[in-house]
Amino acid sequence: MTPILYSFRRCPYAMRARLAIAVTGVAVEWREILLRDKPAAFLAASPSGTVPCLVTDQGVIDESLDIMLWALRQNDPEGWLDMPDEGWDWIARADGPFKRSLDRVKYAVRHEATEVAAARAEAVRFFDDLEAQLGDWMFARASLADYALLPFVRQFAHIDTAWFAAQPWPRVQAWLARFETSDRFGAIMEKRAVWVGA
Ligand SMILES: N[C@@H](CCC(=O)N[C@@H](CS)C(=O)NCC(=O)O)C(=O)O
Repeated sequence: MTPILYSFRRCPYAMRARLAIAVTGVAVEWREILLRDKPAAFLAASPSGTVPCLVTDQGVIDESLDIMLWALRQNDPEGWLDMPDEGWDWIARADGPFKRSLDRVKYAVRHEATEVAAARAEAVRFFDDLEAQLGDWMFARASLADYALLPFVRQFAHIDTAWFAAQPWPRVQAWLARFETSDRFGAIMEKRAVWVGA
């Protein structure tokens, strides 16, 4: 059976799963769903009810990072897994503290002003460090870390594009701009009809 990928176009977790699947060329059946109207087949398959969710003969993979690794372990033409160990620390920081800050800044109205200010300060530290880390990529060449982080960096930048553009992070801005204008990103953001069930 061809593995099934349940996805939602604008979800950054789903984006990174689709990016890894795209680079590896591993075949999946892409089922685009709506989070406000989750199909029964998705809810039956997904333990967490979140996207992305990959259904294979061997079982269900419910975490985007695990879906990336599943694809890359089958085929890794650009050597994304050939990443220094620090890459894992970056991914953990992005998925943990940075993602929490991102949600607080993005949904600021739901939080106390002091909490939002602390979250923004945390995000600024993250971007200052990322700026120091980056050349063209985070390491000598493109790796899992770049593609695991970029959809979230993009989401943060889009909260307030003018503010983001005014920050002293030229490498982060260039890295993000290259990603957003890449054919690879274009391909994974192509609009798909919503899957309505078999
Ligand atoms: N840890 C999960 C998180 C996935 C996640 O939180 N996805 C969000 C969308 S961006 C979701 O599906 N939320 C469920 C909902 O909105 O009902 C992963 O890495 O795949």
